[in-house]
Amino acid sequence: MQVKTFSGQTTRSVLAQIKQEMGEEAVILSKQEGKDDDSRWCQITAGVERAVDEIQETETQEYEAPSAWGRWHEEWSEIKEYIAELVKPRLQLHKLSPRQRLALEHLQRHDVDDTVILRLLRPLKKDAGMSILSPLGDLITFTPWGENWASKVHTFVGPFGVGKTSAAVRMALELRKQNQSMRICFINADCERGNGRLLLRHYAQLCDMGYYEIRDSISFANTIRDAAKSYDRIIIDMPGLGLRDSFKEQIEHFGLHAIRENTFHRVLCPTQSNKQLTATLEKYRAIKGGSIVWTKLDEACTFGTIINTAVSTGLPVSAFSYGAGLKETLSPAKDVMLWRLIFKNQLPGEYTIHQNA
Ligand SMILES: Nc1nc2c(ncn2[C@@H]2O[C@H](COP(=O)(O)OP(=O)(O)OP(=O)(O)O)[C@@H](O)[C@H]2O)c(=O)[nH]1
Ligand SMILES: [Mg+2]
Repeated sequence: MQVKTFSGQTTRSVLAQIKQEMGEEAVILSKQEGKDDDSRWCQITAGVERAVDEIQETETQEYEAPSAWGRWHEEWSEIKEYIAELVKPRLQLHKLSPRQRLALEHLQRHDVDDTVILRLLRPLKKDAGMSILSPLGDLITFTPWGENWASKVHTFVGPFGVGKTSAAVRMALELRKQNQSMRICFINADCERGNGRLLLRHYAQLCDMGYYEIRDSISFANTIRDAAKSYDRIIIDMPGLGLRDSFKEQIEHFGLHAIRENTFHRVLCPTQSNKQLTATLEKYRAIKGGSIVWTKLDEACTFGTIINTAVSTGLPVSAFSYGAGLKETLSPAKDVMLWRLIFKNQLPGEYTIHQNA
């Protein structure tokens, strides 16, 4: 449902506005009237069940995974671990070339899952001259952040403090770098807490980008409608999710399930254990598509979780962030960046990309 609040001096004039803008099918959701000094006012919130032109609404999307999915996923993970344990003694690593063996052992030290190691082994055993980057590249997808992410709305989700707001601002700046004329705005869904709110508003002003705040589905519906008319990209900064919070409830609270053209980016950090990351991804499992943004690479000492997550989710990596400042701390993700990170311990900002990996 598309919802908007209209104001005027009399009920009649407000109803006329609603009729003109939303048509005959509009329904009144709430009405408030009052008097200030000597003038009267009337405010009516109306809704209409049709897609708007600028940003397409959709059939309410289902942000809940099928029932028993969690249990099934847990059992499957256990089975995979058992299989990996059984297979380990028969890995026959001696059949690899010394270079391949060293690379695989390096990945094991970086906490790359045994199931991933097994998948890398098969092609390597067939060809002693094959570089490990070849099967690794087949397992991981990279879709570098930029204009090519054509969806109008991009929503950043993830745990508290992981770097969602910083990543959202840096990714908006990257878009601006790629296309100076791109009109970008932020929608802050995290305005209950002072700091994050001020930060995003400040950067929006500084970078000459639009800024809106939303608190519920009504303010979201009104905002997205306005923003879609004036901006090419709309970036939504979501609050984190606590242990007992549900993503489905969060999405419904803000009414995000009602828009189709929305891409979700899960913001994650490799300092978290494999288990912690799996639990976080579980929370967002019902989102389809989108990407993973990896933050705080500069604070991590192993990066195997990036590989494990890419393989287990099949999601593309879109960006890497590697510093607390705003400048030169985020890069659209490319395979060579991950290879250098894992095998050479080099952050994306520490070399220029046209050098050989
Ligand atoms: N070292 C380092 N610090 C980062 C990086 N990204 C963000 N930070 C810092 O991490 C802290 C939290 O970043 P935010 O962007 O506010 O994280 P958030 O997920 O929006 O946090 P909440 O809104 O509180 O949930 C800030 O001090 C950032 O400067 C990074 O890549 N490296
Ligand atoms: Mg934030």
